[in-house]
Amino acid sequence: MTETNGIALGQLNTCQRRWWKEAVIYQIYPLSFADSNGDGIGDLRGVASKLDYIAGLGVDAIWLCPHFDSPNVDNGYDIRDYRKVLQEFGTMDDFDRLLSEASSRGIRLIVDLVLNHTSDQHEWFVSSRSGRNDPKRNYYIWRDGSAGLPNNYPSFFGGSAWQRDDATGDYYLHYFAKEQPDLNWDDPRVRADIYEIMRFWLDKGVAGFRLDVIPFVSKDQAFPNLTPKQLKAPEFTYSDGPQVHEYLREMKREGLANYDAVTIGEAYGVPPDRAHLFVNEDRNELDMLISFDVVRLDRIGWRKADWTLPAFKAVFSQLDSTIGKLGWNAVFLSNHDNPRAVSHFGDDTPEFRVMSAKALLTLVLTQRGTPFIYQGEELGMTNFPFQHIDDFDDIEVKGQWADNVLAGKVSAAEFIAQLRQTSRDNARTPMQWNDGPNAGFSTARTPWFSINPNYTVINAEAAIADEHSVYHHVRRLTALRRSTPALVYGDYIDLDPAHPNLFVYARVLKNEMVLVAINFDRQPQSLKPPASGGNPTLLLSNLPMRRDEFWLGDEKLAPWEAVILKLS
Ligand code: ISL
Ligand code: CA
Repeated sequence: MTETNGIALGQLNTCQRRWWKEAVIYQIYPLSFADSNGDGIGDLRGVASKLDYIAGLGVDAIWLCPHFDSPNVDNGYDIRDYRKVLQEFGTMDDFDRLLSEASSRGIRLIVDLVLNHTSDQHEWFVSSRSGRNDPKRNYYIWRDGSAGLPNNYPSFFGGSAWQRDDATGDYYLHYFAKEQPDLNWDDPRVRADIYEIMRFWLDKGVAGFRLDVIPFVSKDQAFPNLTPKQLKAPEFTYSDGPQVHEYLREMKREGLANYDAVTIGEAYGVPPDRAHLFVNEDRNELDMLISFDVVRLDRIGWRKADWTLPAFKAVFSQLDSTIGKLGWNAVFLSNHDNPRAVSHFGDDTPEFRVMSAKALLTLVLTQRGTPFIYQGEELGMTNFPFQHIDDFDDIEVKGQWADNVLAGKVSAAEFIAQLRQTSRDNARTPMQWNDGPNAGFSTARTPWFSINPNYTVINAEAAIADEHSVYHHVRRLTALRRSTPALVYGDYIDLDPAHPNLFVYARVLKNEMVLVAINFDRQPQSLKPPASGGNPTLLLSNLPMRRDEFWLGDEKLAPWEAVILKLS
């Protein structure tokens, strides 16, 4: 983005210009994206075959979920070899080809590094567990088992975060599955090995890293018990270890020193008032943070809770104000760990699915922060109609089922009714490319995971053929964002926080003011002019028949209509 709209971008308000602040990022879960060799599993050649489709959205970078060798206990978030491509995904040549094909389209590639834990099949852990005197024993976190569980830390995937190991009778720590032992970042050898892994991928030309649960890497090695309050949400304690900022500064200084690499920290458990400590430019730690306050606004553990639009809006304002001028947020409503946005925050009934999916993407692409679009979100893909526990793949669901249903605390029906709304598996069903067999995802008889039966209506081929589809609206939104500096660097002001149905905000940069108004309701709503007034020019609406002018105060926003106005 150079000089546009007469604003010399060099004069931007306080924060620095960066490519990743101006970029729109598309997240790919390779397992479910496209299968090129008919084994029913998505792969890197499949991703490469869809680059024109991805480029057509106008995105600038791809975040590729873990592509490394893994036993897939947690679908790749259990890495067995950081320098090897998962066999089912293809070869290192396939990775190199994807990288160069993407870059020839002006698309950067960001890879997903899981550094808080490895697979229990990683050679480091195989060595570490072999005996108390093994040179790599201290690469992981072991505690004497003679007195039972070292403390009451819970795992996110059910049960205790401590697993007793037969070889020595000691316990090792795992915040997630027992097949995902936590690394001991207090050992400088671990950190040095990790920085080498980062340089290996940076030397290949990746643009940076999404860093999985990175705030968890420092532990209070005294391991005091969690209090009852802390036990309700252990992630807030796990993300606040004593050396976390020291390690992130060292990682930036020693791991990434000579590279212009973006670091996107997944900040599960970092509250808004601590977020800036990780991403303020003057702290030289991470570049941006993926926070969970929006997507988990209506969540109590695995249960769905109610939410209101004012509460939803308040979170956006809180994240924007606490990250401050020198920090930067990731803005998203969908990813591989959350239900589909249009089912979660939109209205996935046939009448309103497309309008509400376009409205939600208008929100994502006009907030202050880097927008992330998750594969299928650009099609308005919906949650899956799970009926039975066997319909699920996710290890997290299996752990919660054991902790709640098998333990007799909750009925199977109640559990499924909740997980149908909250499960991560909703976002992991294969991409829907066309209305042919397996939605065009795979030529295999049985793909690795079920395909949503609504693929006959919701698929890329149909979307590309329909000028009013979600796909084409994303193209218009990314083009508008690219040509409107206020939508990237402008201040964010919520103009009507209390309105129960309208989300109305301004983005202001010097003398440019853009107003975004989104109707979250099935009823028309009138939009009153903002105090600052000014004749509005309609830049974009998601309503097909909207004329090209808009009169503030006289016009009513249609159900799920989202308009972007420029105020002089
Ligand atoms: O439901 C969750 C926690 O109970 C998820 O939000 C998720 O486990 C958490 O956000 C951390 O996510 C990341 O680390 C996990 C992996 O399963 C997720 O897919 C990844 O995004 C462990 O590596
Ligand atoms: Ca395949």
